[in-house]
Amino acid sequence: MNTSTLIAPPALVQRAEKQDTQAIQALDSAHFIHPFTDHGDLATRGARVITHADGIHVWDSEGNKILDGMSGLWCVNAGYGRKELADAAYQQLMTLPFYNSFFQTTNVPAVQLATKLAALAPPVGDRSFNHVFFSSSGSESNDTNVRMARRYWDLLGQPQRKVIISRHNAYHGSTMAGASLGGMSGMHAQGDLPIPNITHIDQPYYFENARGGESKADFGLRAARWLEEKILEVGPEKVAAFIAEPVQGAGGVIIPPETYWPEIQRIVDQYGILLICDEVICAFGRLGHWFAYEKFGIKPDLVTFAKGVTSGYIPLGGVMVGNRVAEVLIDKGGEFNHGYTYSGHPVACAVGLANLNLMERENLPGRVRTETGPYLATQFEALKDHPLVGDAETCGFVAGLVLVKDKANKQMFDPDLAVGMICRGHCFRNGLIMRAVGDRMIIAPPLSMTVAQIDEMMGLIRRCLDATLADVRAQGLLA
Ligand code: PXG
Repeated sequence: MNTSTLIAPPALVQRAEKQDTQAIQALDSAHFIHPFTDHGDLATRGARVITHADGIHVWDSEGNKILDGMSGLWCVNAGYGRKELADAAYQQLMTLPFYNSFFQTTNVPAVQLATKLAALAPPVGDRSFNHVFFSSSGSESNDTNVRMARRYWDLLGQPQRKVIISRHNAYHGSTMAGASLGGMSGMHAQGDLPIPNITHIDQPYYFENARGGESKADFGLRAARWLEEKILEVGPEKVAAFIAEPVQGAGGVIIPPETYWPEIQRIVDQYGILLICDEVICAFGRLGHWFAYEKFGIKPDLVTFAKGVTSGYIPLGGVMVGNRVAEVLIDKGGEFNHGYTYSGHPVACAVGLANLNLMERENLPGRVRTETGPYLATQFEALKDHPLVGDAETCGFVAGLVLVKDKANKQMFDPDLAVGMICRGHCFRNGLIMRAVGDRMIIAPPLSMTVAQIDEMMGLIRRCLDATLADVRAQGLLA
């Protein structure tokens, strides 16, 4: 090992127009283990080095300007280059960079942010949210959910209620509990997962799972009733909670039919189980509301958040704890043996507060709900005329389209052809970040995006779809 590189890393220029990309890639490959990455493959290609960002664009070390259709990773809701978020971090770093909140201490930014979140979370029916638990990520927050849900039932004298029901193809993080709650088979296959007492039902993906001729409304009801079947199979007295993303993000932007969530609510109410909404992607304006449960009219007990709470400027996550759970935990609970060093981190909370204030001032959730979201919806609807697009849909500022071999028969490409990855390659080359989940192409742009910028993005999407079409035609892959 060359220890000199560890003691004195070479001075790499962060913001030059063009820099020594290969030197950065070589050090990256030598020392940095990336998440979810095949490093053999990465070493041969070299990582793309992102150097700086502004508004809705990022730049790489080759000087390419790229429109970030994914908000970093579903998180830069306010867009890049927001000086007031940097100022909030700097001021808090100089005032109190850290203090813990374990031993009967607290700090002002954490109190302020918890108060702000409680004010922003709309009450639903007899449920409201007055309490917040802080973590540093979505994964940790979902671990907290498992601990809280089981603790809740213990305190109510029903310790046999341990089982948490989730969904296949859900994403709830990468810790042991997060990956177990998630329904990604590739993650379960590595590491003896899921952990005990977590089980899964199918996702409400109409395009793939509906029966021939079945309406969206009927499919939504049928998919929701898979939860009831699972509760009865497990035994209602053993079920602690159901966890789900209002719209599945990492799974490929799976937007449930309108009938789905009301039926889920009926079922969790009927069997008295807790409902956990994982809003790590969906909250903070992403679907046009501060919290997505409001959009779907559902009444969760626990709401996971992360990402957009700070627009990704600094790590922060947490759980909104509804009154039903909070009253039991607080009134009957005594000490809850759970917490993280960085629960209520003052700098993260100060940035979170500044971010929510900014989003409120600029009315970003409202703009997505009434202006830019509906505009994006019409633009995606229009994509259905493209020969490769089998379906296209949006919900607020998440959107997905399916690349198909044969539109008339909804026939997909052979997954081994990785047509989604071909399309993603064209996107990168044309200055657009759009993700591929199998052959679903998905976007989740910054909420600060204007109508004119939506036009810019749609122009790029069409260009990339055309380039993909030309590719698959040339290879004789179309039906
Ligand atoms: N819940 C949901 C709904 C998420 O989307 C997490 C929990 C975990 O959050 P942390 O902060 O622990 O990563 C997420 C994260 C993708 C992708 O490929 C999505 C996420 C993370 C990484 C990749 O779309 N979402």
